[in-house]
Amino acid sequence: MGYFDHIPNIKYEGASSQNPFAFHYYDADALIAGKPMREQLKFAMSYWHTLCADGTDMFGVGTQDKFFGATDPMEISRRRAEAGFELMEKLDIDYFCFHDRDIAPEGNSISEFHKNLDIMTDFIEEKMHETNKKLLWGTANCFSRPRYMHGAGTSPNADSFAFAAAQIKKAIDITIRLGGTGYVFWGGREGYETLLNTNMALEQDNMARLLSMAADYAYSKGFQGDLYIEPKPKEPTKHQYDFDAAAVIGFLRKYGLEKQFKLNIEANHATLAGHTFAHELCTARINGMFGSIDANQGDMLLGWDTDQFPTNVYDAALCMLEVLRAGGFTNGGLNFDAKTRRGSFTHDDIFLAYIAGMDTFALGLKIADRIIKDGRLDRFVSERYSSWSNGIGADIIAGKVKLEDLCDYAYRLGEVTSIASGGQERLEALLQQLMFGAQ
Ligand code: XUL
Ligand code: CO
Repeated sequence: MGYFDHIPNIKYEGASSQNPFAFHYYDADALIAGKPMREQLKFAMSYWHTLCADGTDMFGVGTQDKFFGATDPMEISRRRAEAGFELMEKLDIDYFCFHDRDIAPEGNSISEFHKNLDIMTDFIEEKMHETNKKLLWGTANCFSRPRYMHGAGTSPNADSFAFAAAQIKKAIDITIRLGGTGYVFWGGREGYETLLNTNMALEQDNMARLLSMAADYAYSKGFQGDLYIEPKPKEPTKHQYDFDAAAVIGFLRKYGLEKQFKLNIEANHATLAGHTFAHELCTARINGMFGSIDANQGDMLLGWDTDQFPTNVYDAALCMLEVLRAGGFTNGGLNFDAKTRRGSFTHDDIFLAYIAGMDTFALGLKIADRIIKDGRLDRFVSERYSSWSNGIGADIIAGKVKLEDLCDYAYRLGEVTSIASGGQERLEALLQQLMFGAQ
């Protein structure tokens, strides 16, 4: 007896299938860009949204049953794990991601919490062996409890910092034990509301201290995966220190941590920062820090992190183009940091949401592969920058000219006459053609 007995194993049936409980574009073993789709996409289930979040919002109580028939906190955790592995099996999802408090009850003290975590780690480890599912990344929730109201690594209170360290140590231990290939630091409340009460310099130095201790600890315990920072602006604090990829990269470089961390880019966080998803991915990639992805989407009419399942194929295509350009995933993958809407309260809705998200990224991957194979986009861009391959452009790059040489050059030239159109509309039309093909 499972929790989702009425739901079949989800199979690829092709675009013309009218069965909603089937993949229409995601064909796990089909080769795209030299690898099976399952390896290119590396889908992961988010434990928190899928097994814990019940649709509670500021205006009302939960609408979704995430207790799976249990009342005792440990039993709820066990059933959540069983339901999670059943869901991954039915959806053919290979990976999952979790926060410490997603998998075990917090109890009355941090030591009780850690004992509960030990029990649940054993349980999850067994399920992983039974089902051959893998841990993409683990993390610690250092933002929900009142002790973190002013931040964790950036708290004015050193005890809060110490508790965060304790949680991170334990979450790293569990991640290593479960063979996780990644560990995520999302800033949570690492930011501030008003400078009137904030020592920003100390807070940022302390955040770097915590990250540095965590990296030293993970590597000393034999962690082989990647450590990721997940940028996000605005939410929950007004000024988040990890606002976007560029801010995080600047921060890591300031503290000499850039070799130890990569980025976990989330679509909805990108749009909250006023960037496209692809912009954030490209920023990570060109700085050698592309790591993993939280796949979801926001609502452009709302100003908060709605964490919707991704259905925007255009954005997914441009995302997968960045992933392919980065050489594909190594330790990272596509974690659906996404939840069904409060009104989509049934278990069926969760399955249908994952199917929609997986099909969206399957389409995105196929289109990205097509864009690269077609070559017209790349040729346009390389032609656009061709003035840097010879003449004065090549001299600038080679460091052969000084500012005054360029002044002489400009005098000689008289005017810039070789400038060309940016061709944006032409390229947008090309993209459309590549997406929809000949009709
Ligand atoms: C919050 C968020 C987190 C991180 C992990 O917006 O995205 O769930 O992914 O803590
Ligand atoms: Co996330």
